[in-house]
Amino acid sequence: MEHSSINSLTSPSRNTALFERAKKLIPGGVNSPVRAFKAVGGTPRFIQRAQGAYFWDADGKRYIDYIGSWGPMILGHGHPAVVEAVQAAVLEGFSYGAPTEREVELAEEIVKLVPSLEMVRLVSSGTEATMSVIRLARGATRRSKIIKFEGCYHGHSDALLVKAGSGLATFGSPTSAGVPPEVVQHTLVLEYNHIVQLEEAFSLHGKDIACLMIEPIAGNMNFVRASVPFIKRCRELCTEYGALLVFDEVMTGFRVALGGAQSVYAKSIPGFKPDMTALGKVIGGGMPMAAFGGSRAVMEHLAPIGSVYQAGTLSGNPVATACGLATLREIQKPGFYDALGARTRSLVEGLTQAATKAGVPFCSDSEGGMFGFFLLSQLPQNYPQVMKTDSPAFNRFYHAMLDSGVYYAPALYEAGFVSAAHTADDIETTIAAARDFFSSLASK
Ligand code: KE4
Repeated sequence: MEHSSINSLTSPSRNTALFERAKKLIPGGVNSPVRAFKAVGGTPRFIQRAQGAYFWDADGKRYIDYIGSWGPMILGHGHPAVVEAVQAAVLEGFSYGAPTEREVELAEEIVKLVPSLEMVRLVSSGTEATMSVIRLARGATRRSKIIKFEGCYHGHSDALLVKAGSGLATFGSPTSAGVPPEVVQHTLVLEYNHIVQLEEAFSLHGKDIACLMIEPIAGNMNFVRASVPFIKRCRELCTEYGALLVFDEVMTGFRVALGGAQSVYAKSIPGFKPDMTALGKVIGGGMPMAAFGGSRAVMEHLAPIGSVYQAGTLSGNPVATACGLATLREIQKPGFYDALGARTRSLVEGLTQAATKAGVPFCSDSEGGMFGFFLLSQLPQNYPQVMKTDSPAFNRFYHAMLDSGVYYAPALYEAGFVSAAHTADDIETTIAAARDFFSSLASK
């Protein structure tokens, strides 16, 4: 559905000109598809600079930023301690291709904060982290099959670009051209939060399952929590059949809590730990940095000591590690998550009240600095329920907020993020813009 916001109707926008220029040289004009605004329509905003909770587009329009680079910018943009650390690091050198003390310091911080990890390997993207986890799980268990869930996104490695097959007996089929069917023949795609189907899958294939990979709070379905009983059953079945339980916390790690989503579930499931974890986004503070880790027994299958190969030119990059370390040090300050969680809750509660008052079906949820909302009456539990959302209605809401200077993720299946830099005034401004939109619906 084409949608041009008021701005692009009233004056030629530099965003539009830049988009046309970009499309000549970069497929779709973007370096990652969701940025192209295809899901919501209209012209993507080309961002020129950012500071705190805000960024400014090529026309100089300011937005309150609720995307935070898809999660990394938990401190807000340009935090002085992070800027200082990066400036100091670049003066020492950009990249060496050799080990550095700062990689050890970052590994120490990650292992300290995520008790399920005994060892970590640093990489440059979440895709690399999850792709490497799959290979390591297969190498360590000598099994080929993997389980993922519909609606969960784990990056774009071939084995994970899969949609559900027809029932449990058949394995997945590719969601992308260029992925040969035989590459995804070992990937079983199940329905999120469906315990019976999970149990059936393990009874059919359990002895061949290398790992089960899940987004514990699915930020690629906007915001859908795995139920505690479901996570508990994933843990029990993986243990029973000798499969590795993998938490993809690229988005939730250090975002929903200092110990990630696994620390949230451990409050309801005593002693809960996944076998492996993928991390990203926040641990790089906005620079290319991700990681994966697990027990020493599993991680020591990795080259150069083990037989599972994995490598990366810029893995543990000295500037990215400086950015990540400075970020991890700030989020450990007392009260950081209490304040962030309260601010995020005030946003979603305010949005829900505004919609409900106007009689608009709306529900929301949040954990720490991550939130989601749906133009639905009830929180969805799985992908088919998420996709019942009235997409054109979401797009109208999206553009009304964008025109009001509020920037959410440009797709109804993406989560939102609040940073430590968002003020109570920013939240109130956002809610007021939503209230105006919802009441405009009521007056029609
Ligand atoms: P990257 O390769 O994009 O760094 O990470 C892949 C990835 C892995 N696991 C989870 C849970 C993720 O959310 C992601 C990437 N998230 C998307 C947003 N839904 C990144 C934005 C984009 O694709 O441009």
